[in-house]
Amino acid sequence: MEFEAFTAQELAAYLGGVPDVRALLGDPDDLEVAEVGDGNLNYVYFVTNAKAPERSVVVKQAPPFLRLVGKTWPLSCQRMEHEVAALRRFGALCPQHVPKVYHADSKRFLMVMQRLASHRILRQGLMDGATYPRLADHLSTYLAHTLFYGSDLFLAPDIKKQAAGAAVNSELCKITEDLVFTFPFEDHPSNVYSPALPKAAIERLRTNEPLRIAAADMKWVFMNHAETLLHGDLHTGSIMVNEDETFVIDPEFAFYGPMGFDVGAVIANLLLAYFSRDWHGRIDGRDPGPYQEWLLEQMVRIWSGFNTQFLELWRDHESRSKRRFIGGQAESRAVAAYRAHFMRRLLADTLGFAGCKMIRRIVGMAKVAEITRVPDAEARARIEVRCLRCAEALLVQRATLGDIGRVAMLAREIQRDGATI
Ligand code: SR1
Ligand code: MG
Repeated sequence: MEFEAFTAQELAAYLGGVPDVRALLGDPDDLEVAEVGDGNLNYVYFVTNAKAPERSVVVKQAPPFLRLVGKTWPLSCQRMEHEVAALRRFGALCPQHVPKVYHADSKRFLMVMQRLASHRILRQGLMDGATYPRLADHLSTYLAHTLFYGSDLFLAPDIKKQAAGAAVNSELCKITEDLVFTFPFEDHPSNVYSPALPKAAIERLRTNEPLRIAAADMKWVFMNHAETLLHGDLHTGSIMVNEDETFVIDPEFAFYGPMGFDVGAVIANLLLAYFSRDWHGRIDGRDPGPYQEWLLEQMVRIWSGFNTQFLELWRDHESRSKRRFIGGQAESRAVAAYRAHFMRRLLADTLGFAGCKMIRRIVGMAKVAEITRVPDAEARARIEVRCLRCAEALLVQRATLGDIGRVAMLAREIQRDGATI
């Protein structure tokens, strides 16, 4: 049967027929429905009781195609099941940072979830120059908990393998494999180049050997390192914030993959915000510098907080459960050395993935507002060139940078001198 999006009346009637949701929302006749989705994949509705606006939910429904493109790009609706399962799992691990799922319908491929009415999408907040004092602590906590508890460092090996099997999400992974790791590096028809982006910058993505090898390596890691349950698309449009709270939404790309992919997505998007600040921060003649420094500070604090908390979870778990991942004595020098090695490799992966994610947002089909909303083509191209230079350095030097503070220094250097290719 052909998919038809709900009319407002149909959705209100549907929700009225789900007892738990009706208890939350009240009489279906009082409901107001607004379609608000601006993402690439799904329909999203705010449903609110007009007589009691605090009674409000979000409904998300997966159509059998990619919303960004339409029916010519079919996409299985099963992605909603992956999203629901991931929200439930992450919600159990980190309830303070994940919206509640009130109802899921696996026949209509929809879910009803908590409305975050006093929060906004982080990407928009960053474009406006807003600061969030608790963001770094919250994101490092979210990352440490979700990435640690899905892994073999915590789960019994058979349980972890079962979980990895249940989370196979081939169709959405294929989108990432193509759009993040493959198409940006070739002359692909889906790529979109901004008008003033120098040809040399585009050419470099296709011909620079160290860069090509690094990007291919990251693709390999993405496809083969089933380390933990990932969010899979953790850009700043998947994070909702206010001064006090941070929520991570939209894990439809969830699958068992390399930990650095989620951490790298956050870092990539902070760096995109950093370089594009050169435009947004100058509106009204202001100096973009202080806010750029705030963005780099968040990047450093997120990695450092994640590193600390992840290691704490690991040590606590091993001392309580008496299970030792590398065997032998607890807290020996070898154990400490292995943990340090593990985190170094994880940082290298994180930086490599951050590089790929920055490149795809500059030359790929799915872009980010902080770049596309720069109306001056030359200014936009200067920002894009800086993003590409930074991305290339992250990819090629991912194993030698070794310290998040050096990533911040690299970004500052590129901001200062790096507007030409
Ligand atoms: C074709 S879908 C484009 C992008 O939207 C999602 O947010 C993912 O990042 C995906 O790659
Ligand atoms: Mg999304």
